[in-house]
Amino acid sequence: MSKKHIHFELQGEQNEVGVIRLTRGAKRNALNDGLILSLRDLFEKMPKSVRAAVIDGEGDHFCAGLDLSELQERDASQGVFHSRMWHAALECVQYGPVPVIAALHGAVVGGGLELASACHIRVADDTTFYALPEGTRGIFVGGGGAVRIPRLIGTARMTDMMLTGRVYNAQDGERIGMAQYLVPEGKAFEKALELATRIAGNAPMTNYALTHVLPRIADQPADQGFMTEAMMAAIAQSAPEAKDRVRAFLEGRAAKVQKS
Ligand code: 1HE
Repeated sequence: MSKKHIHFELQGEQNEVGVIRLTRGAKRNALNDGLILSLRDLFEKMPKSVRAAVIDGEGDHFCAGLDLSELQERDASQGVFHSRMWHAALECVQYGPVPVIAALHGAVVGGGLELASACHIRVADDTTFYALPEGTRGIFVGGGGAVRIPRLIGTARMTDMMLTGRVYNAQDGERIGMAQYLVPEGKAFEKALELATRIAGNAPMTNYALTHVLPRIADQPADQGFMTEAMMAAIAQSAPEAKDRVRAFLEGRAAKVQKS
């Protein structure tokens, strides 16, 4: 299936992994309105077989951020609506039907970093670099970056990136929390697909708890967080699938945890 500026295909024995590729390589996958709306529509209408998704970018760069050629003179209210449109689309990625793994390489900048930060896992290869050039272009983040990026790397580091134009390379990016995995050049997609396939085999309620409930617990005061955790734990463990999985371990039919 091809929507505007993205290609989507199903992978896995039961079509359980959805692979989304940004296909504006000639423009370094810069995010215009058409692409953002395609992402929103795709996550809203994800095929039922899909249990995990990978987002990848065509060419040498994951994503060069907002398509600057579309940055017209907007008045304040148009600017608010445009930013809110991004928020709605990236909300569909973060709080959509399935866990999402971003396969990063080359530039992950501006809105590209905002998109990556809406995903649940980021796998970066050695060519990856991260920046927020908004600061030096006289603008501000508008795609949820002010909320999501400090949760990954801390407010002080984001402030520094925007004030000074600092660029983090792949190694330093992983060290500060931009990505959870760092792999050799050209291997990010393969690793992301491997992770997505494994995640697709989890109990759907556990995946839901991790993508929809855990981030909300993390934003709650501790007292409320403990209560939400107890509710979620009770719901997850009461699912028949959870009981089957625990029984399989107790009967020696399920894998042990292995030292890595
Ligand atoms: C673009 C964009 C873009 C490339 N909008 N057209 N983002 C930025 O400020 C980053 C701007 N881009 C770059 O710094 C570089 O393009 C890259 C480091 C990502 C890649 O460099 P390179 O040498 O591989 O490519 P290039 O030659 O710079 O670009 C190739 C083409 O893509 C060229 O167009 P062409 O018609 O001359 O071939 C570029 O103009 C085009 N291109 N990036 C439009 N971003 C919700 S708010 C979010 C706010 C932001 O994201 S601001 C940050 C924007």
